Amino acid sequence: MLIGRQRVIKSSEITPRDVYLNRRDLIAGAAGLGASGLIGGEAFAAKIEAAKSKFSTDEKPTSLKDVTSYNNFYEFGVDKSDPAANSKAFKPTPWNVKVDGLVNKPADYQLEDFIKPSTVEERIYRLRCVEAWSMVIPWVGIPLADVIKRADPQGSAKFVAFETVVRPPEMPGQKGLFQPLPWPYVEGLRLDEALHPLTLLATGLYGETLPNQNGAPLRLVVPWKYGFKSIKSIVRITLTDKQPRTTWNISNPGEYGFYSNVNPAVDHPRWTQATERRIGEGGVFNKRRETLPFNGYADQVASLYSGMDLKTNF
Ligand SMILES: Nc1nc2c(c(=O)[nH]1)N[C@H]1C(S)=C(S)[C@@H](COP(=O)(O)O)O[C@H]1N2
Ligand SMILES: [Mo]
Repeated sequence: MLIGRQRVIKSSEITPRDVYLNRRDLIAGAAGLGASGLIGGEAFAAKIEAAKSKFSTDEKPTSLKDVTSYNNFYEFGVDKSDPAANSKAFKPTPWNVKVDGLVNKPADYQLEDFIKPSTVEERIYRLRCVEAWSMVIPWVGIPLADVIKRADPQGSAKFVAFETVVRPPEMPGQKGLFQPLPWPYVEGLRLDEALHPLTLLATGLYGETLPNQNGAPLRLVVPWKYGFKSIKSIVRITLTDKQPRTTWNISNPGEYGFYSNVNPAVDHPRWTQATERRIGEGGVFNKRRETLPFNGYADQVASLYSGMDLKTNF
């Protein structure tokens, strides 16, 4: 339809790809005018050319603004707007990552050697937060399996533990009287979960390096688990034979388990997990969405848990 000189595109004609490309143009345009104000941090500069992935959802991505202004990153404060506001002084470069534990090739990497920009893929994933909201995010990254295989795990390795940086001078949530969590933030996966092709180590989103508030310069993305498994600003990856301790389980074991698979049939003690609110779909007329088992990735991952009682292993 044409109105005046402007072609009006029906919403049904807009594909996620169009939305995404428009966003990219928008970002590119804004970048010249100093988009660092929009995103915060110096890391915003680098554009990333990433191969497309067959693992991407074709759902419409959540706007860049929502993806970068509605965050959970308690190192920068507990409110959703805190990470964007308080992470501008955080320095994601240079960055070192240690890979150690039960591996034959332990290493201390500089980020550039750890993940070559030429090897990254774009993966559009749903992210379902334990607080019953969700987003769709075009990540850039590499399968975690690639870096684990590079380390050559020993036969006794059964789990992978992850650790976030501790940097009180740059992370206001890590200093002062009220500290909401014990630091470092730690997370863990079973080795088979870590090796699953969906499990991503992300270095960017929307075709740019990761904004600080989203976990610069390196964060985990496990799309079938609640968002808190996706640990940010990783400095250490350790292969172990014991189930790793995880921050939310340490802080409140009755509410947050080790597995944390998205499961509409197991409610959080204080709210339902049967439905979710998609960020950006505000307003009274927008119905909540039904939450899908394993966040919609059941076909790919349910077999990892065959024979397990997912009510007790929540
Ligand atoms: N280090 C660290 N990682 C973290 C968190 C955190 O507080 N600290 N919050 C988690 C939670 S609860 C969610 S929902 C996701 C949010 O990721 P996003 O802000 O990039 O959407 O990050 C996860 N990773
Ligand atoms: Mo979360």
